[in-house]
Amino acid sequence: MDIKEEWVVLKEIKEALQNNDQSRAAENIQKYLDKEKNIPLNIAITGESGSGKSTFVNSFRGIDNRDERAAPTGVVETTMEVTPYPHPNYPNVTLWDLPGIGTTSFPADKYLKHFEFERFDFFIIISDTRFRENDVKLAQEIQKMEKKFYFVRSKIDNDVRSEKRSQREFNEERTLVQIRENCIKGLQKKGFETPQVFLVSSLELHLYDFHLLEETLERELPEHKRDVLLLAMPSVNLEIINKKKKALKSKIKYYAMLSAAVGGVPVPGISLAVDIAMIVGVVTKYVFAFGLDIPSLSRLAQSTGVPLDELLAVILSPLAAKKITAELIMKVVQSLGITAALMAAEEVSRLIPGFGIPAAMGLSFLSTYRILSTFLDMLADDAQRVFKRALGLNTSV
Ligand SMILES: Nc1nc2c(ncn2[C@@H]2O[C@H](COP(=O)(O)OP(=O)(O)O)[C@@H](O)[C@H]2O)c(=O)[nH]1
Ligand SMILES: [Mg+2]
Repeated sequence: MDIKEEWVVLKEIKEALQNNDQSRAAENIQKYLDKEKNIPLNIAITGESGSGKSTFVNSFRGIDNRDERAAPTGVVETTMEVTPYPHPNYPNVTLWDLPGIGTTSFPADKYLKHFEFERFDFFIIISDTRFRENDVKLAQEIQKMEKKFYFVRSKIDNDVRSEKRSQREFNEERTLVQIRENCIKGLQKKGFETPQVFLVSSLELHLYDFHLLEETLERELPEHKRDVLLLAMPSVNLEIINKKKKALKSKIKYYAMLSAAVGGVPVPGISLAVDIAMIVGVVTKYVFAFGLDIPSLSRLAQSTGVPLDELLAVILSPLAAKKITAELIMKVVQSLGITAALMAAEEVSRLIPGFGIPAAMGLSFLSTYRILSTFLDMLADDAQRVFKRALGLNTSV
């Protein structure tokens, strides 16, 4: 959502509130907050059989190859069909595992039509060697259809490992440059002027070029889809964690307004009026976005070889690696002594200049704002600590 659009939404909400039309205000806010949840993002993964498509699909969704929701891997492709794999925490984000063009024996143009290419936001073409004739033809067809595609050279961990064994003076950076140049030269020979190739290991997304792929996709997506991608992305570096935090932070004022508009309910034991059910929902979203739920943490443990216990040991907030419930939220709010200031309305107008929320609503706004901001900070900090811990031991691998 761009600034202008955001301003229009804010203005509508403000008008509704000023006319004392709380339900219209709440409806507007809810509609705005739901919008993102319903923006579809469809990513097509293609490449020859055995190149690592299904493994990439699983890894991108943060799912282990052995998980029951996983795309089956290590099998020779026999089916001509495409299989959609929704992201476990973001069902609007779907990765489509497409059979290799060689498996289907369609020519490239028929291939795209057969799979209704219009629905895809972009294509990722995967190869575990230099890119072959089929990859190139497909890329050219995709280009003709004015869709975007990205070349991913997979299984880089294998290349690095075998280079390490065979070279007396192994230099990882040099090995990576060679693989990249090799792929790029091959593509240039086939007529791509300045192809970009991302080196990826689906087993270790935090290494090599996956973060560059993430940045490129984010940059090249239409603006309204950027946060959808960002939040669903695995947190493979500190930068992504920070970007997620920023994206989540920008939404807090809307939740606070929602709470103000519907009139938060005074919570026994804490002198704050907030919509606890809403907070439970939002905090659960934070936990998922940062990969701080137990399944995500287990997968991180597995992929980095750092035991889960050691990852859990660096977590400080009482919200990570837990099921978020109303009781837990209230307990944490109480223990942190989060309060809403008396001069609530003033602080609100500092947060949203010129908004002019009535003082009675200000309390609920501010309580919700404080709670969500505090929790988001805590969870983002945990995410960073967990990530650093996970990598700390990984340097020897
Ligand atoms: N070492 C390593 N192996 C991989 C990687 N990606 C896939 N593989 C392995 O390569 C084989 C084929 O992968 P799969 O995902 O089934 O390929 P697909 O046929 O393109 O879907 C499987 O045995 C995977 O475990 C990777 O990044 N690193
Ligand atoms: Mg497969």
